Amino acid sequence: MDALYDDGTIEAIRRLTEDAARLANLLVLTSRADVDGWKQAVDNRLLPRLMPEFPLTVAICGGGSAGKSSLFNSLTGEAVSPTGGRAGINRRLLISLSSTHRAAPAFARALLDPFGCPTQLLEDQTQLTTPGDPLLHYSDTLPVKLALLDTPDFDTGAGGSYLNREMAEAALSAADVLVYIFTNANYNNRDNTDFIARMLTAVGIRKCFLVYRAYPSFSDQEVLEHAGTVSHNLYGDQAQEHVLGVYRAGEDNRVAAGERPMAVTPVGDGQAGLLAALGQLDPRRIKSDLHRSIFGDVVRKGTGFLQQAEASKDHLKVYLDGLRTAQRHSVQDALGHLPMDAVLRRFSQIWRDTDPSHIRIMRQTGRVVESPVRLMMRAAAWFRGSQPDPQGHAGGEDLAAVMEVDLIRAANRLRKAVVDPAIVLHLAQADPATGPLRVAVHRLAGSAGVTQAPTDAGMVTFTIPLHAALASDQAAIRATDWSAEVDDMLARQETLLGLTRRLEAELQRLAHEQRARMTTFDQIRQTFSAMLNIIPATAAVTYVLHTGDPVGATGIKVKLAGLFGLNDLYALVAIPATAGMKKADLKQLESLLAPVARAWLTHKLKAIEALFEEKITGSLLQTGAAVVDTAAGRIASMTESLSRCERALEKRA
Ligand SMILES: Nc1nc2c(ncn2[C@@H]2O[C@H](COP(=O)(O)OP(=O)(O)OP(=O)(O)O)[C@@H](O)[C@H]2O)c(=O)[nH]1
Ligand SMILES: [Mg+2]
Repeated sequence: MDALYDDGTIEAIRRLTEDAARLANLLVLTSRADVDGWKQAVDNRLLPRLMPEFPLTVAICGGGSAGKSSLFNSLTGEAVSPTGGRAGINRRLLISLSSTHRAAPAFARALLDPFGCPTQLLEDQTQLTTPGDPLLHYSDTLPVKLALLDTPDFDTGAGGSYLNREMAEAALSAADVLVYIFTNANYNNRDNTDFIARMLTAVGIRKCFLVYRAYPSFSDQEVLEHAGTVSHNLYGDQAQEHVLGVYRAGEDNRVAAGERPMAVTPVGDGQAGLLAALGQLDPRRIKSDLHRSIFGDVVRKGTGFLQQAEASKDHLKVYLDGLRTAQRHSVQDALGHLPMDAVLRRFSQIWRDTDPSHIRIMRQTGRVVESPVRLMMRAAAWFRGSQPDPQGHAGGEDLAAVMEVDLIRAANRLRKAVVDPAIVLHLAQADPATGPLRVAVHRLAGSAGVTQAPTDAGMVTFTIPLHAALASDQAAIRATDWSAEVDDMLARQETLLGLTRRLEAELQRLAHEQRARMTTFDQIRQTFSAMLNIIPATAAVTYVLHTGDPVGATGIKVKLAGLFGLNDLYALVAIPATAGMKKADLKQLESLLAPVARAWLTHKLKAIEALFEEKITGSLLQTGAAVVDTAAGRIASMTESLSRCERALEKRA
């Protein structure tokens, strides 16, 4: 059996459309309506047709007054369709199904689905002579596996416009097999055969039966000759393969008088009667070409939707990445004036408090202050006397005010990024911390409104529009009372940025560890105590936060690993070159102070990051991460379903 009809394939199709519809909703794709339409078409059109019980759809077609309805009535065993009179009497489609299908309305629904109308039963012949939706009829004699269609003609009308052609076309493209009936008057009419040929090859090549309403005087040989002309006009050289049988209907006046049904007899030896031949067809075999082309179309569309979903998910990821970068910048800004000297002073205090008693006595006599420290003291004096603090570090009350300004400015900037239609980032092109983001933006640039523009001095400006999946969260953020949030942040600033109990414990632990590491000789010299007193007074309180290794700067380099889930962040606790410290002294100082500065900065960066997430970015980051996660799962599932479908398409029965 054709792999199209495997349970696994059918399940894959079902999952494919389900995943696509969920993804379209989740990612708020602009193609949402298309995806829904596609899913509906697959559910109504393709899936029922892949069921083993789905009947073969056979459409009787031909020119006006060719005898379509007479043939239809003869095959269904009832005079249900109107016949006779002027050509073009049937104005709508009639579908006959075996009455055993009455109990399974899904098939009738699927048969009517291509016409976009509900199931409506034929009540009275005259309904068919007025234009309208297709009508359904249940027949007691029709084989279970057949659905028979009586179609309107496609050639009545005048001046090149055909009355029923649209309806006829819809009916014929929904059929699996055609029965083409023609007369001696029109068998060689190229207009008619061209139209049918187009229909037969519109979606895959469909096979057909030919019924010739020929004069009784015609020999079978003549009938076959004329039928051969029709076959060739329909299929060209492939006629042999696609014409399933040739039949003749005698011109019997009793048929015209409505006294007996049209009699259809096979032409050629050993051929079954038309109804028997139709009943013997293996619907799945016959349909597989047609289904293969519908199936291929479904897979093609599914692939397109998958690509859209992937691009949309990438956009969302880039937006979230951009948002985290904007947040990181704001956190750094918020800590522009951290009172690092306060923490160093506190550490130095702890250090002295834990000095062994003999050292304390020595310190009072001034004997422990040795050369590197004296150098530093000179530097400190120089610094205080000659230079304003290059980073604008202030002390005491002023500092508190400056820190407040820092925090508000940084928070405002981040909120603006969050409520704006797009995040705009100015990044250094060489910054390793934003490398992955730059690569991702570069890949997406041009789609979803994402742009990148190089600016001067090795900088690049990224614009990343909000992703639609975050629109409602953004609206909620916009609706919050921002000034109340700012007040709340300011109220918490002191506890956040001051010496918290946790940090105090951390400093105690660091002092203890440092002491345990010191050699006896170091302990005697105890130059550290003195150094610690000097550092805050020098430019050591000046620090810069930096992503990427701040090479070349003199001072204590502090690596803040793993913050923000991005590349390393560094702090440089700068010491002026004029301090005249020897490399060895600087190294010694670094080993003591780097952990202290690291503890402090990490602690504060995390506190501010948590505050900004709580007040500004949290809902977007959370929703976004959940959407990316769910979307990734659905995308993986779609990819799997698609490859299963593609394999089924490649495999022939
Ligand atoms: N003498 C004779 N007349 C027939 C035969 N089959 C059909 N007719 C007549 O041909 C005319 C057209 O037949 P229909 O069955 O209505 O043809 P149709 O193709 O359905 O026509 P439209 O629906 O109008 O396109 C009617 O008057 C029929 O009685 C036949 O075998 N012998
Ligand atoms: Mg008719």
